[in-house]
Amino acid sequence: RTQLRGDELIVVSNREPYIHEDTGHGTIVKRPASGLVTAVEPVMRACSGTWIAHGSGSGDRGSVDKHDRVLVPPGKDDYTLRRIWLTEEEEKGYYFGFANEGLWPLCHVAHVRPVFRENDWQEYRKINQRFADAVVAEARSEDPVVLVQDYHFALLPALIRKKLPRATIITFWHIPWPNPESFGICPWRQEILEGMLGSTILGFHTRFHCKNFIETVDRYLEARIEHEHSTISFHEDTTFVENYPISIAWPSDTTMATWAPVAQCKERVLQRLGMPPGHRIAIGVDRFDYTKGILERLHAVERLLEKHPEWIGKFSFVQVAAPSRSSLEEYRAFQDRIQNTTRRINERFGNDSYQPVHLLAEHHESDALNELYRAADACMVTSLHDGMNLVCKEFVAARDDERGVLILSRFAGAAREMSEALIVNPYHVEETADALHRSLTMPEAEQRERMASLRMTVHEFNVYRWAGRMLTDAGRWRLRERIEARV
Ligand code: GDG
Repeated sequence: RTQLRGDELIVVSNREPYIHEDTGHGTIVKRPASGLVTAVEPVMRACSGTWIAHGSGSGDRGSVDKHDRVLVPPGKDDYTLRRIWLTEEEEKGYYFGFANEGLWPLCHVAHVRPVFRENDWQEYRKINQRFADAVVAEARSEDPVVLVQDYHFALLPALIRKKLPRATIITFWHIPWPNPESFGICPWRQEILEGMLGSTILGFHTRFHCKNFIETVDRYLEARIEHEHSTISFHEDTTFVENYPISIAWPSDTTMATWAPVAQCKERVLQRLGMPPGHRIAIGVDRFDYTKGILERLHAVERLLEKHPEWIGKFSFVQVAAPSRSSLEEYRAFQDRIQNTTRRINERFGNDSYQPVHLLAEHHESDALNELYRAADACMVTSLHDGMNLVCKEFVAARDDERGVLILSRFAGAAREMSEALIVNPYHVEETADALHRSLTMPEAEQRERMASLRMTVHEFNVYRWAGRMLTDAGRWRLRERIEARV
């Protein structure tokens, strides 16, 4: 808040932070499963302003008008949520099509081939323009600070810049940026890069993603790059490219005081899943997405039971898989594969009273997730590629008892900060299975050491620092521009 001294703040993202659903008996408000929302929401609560997002929850047109512009969080009214409504066709082309079948697999090296359709691209351009118009319409000043979130809006920065040349535009790309060869297959690579370079500040999670982006611009655009300052000058604009590792809001003492003791969480979870006291569990929590390495994780669990039969009947793996992008064929095929593999492992190692894998393919309330984090002996984050990954940070934040072991993919951005986890290559089933065995047999003292150190990192490098660093950089930039304008 102090960084901006009363400047106007506008956030743009595809996903809305709250979903208002009209039932026959009134409106219910839900929170979506999204890393972006987890990270940005606490910042908006602290800073206030306007959040522009694609409205998803409300069914009929009548409720649309009612929920067009609402104050959130419900009852607290910290900031305004302004919804943009899309037709089914627009959502299909812009969101499911170009963003999720094109850019998502293009930027994640998960060996799923991106799909580029001309029609999707045209919808993507059109919707980016619509959001740019909304930013201009919402802006109360000619130099707002606009936070553009993610790969749904690569064209937005330049479009906003055209109408509001004095705006400070901070774009944060929540997913990885690949190397120039990989990115270069995109038929519209030049427009995308030019769109992004409308930003004042362009943020990625890691230094490595920044480097890939700068090299991509160097390869495909006539731009001036100053490596020393990490800036790119293109036409009239200069963009500062920097890494800002995202994180979570560390739970307050008051929040922690409401948590049930770990022993009780364990008891409840085991009871709910029909497991006897003392049963050991590892967990996974993800959107149901092929980049998260859920299949590889299941293979590792299977290998553990093969290699160490002493765990059969004593250990289970629990996977929360929140439904995501299920209208896409690739995602439905992936869900089927996971379901089949789960069934196969359960038939192979389970019996009437023992189920080695529990697949909970539904959305959970965040309290239920926290209880699961607290109940787990190990948490498996085995993404094939991940910008950052917040689940590993949430797990660590939940463990004030300093127990539990984190198994973390080296291909998640988080691995760069969280080296006290058991770091694995998720493609290496044997290595992951060994890490799982190690986590289940790790002495308490070692668990404590690793967890204490991880907790210090996540506590210190929390989401306020992520946002604070970006806003401080933006504030400095604005001052410089004001000074230069006087000269
Ligand atoms: C993108 C990048 C980056 C999951 N299931 C449920 C649920 N979740 C919550 C988790 C966590 C979030 O969703 C997932 O965050 P991730 O970071 O793991 O992943 P993405 O959604 O892919 O996020 C990622 C992130 O953006 C931020 O920049 O870290 O790399 O891919 O908070 O707890 N939440 C609820 N119910 C569920 O069933 N309530």
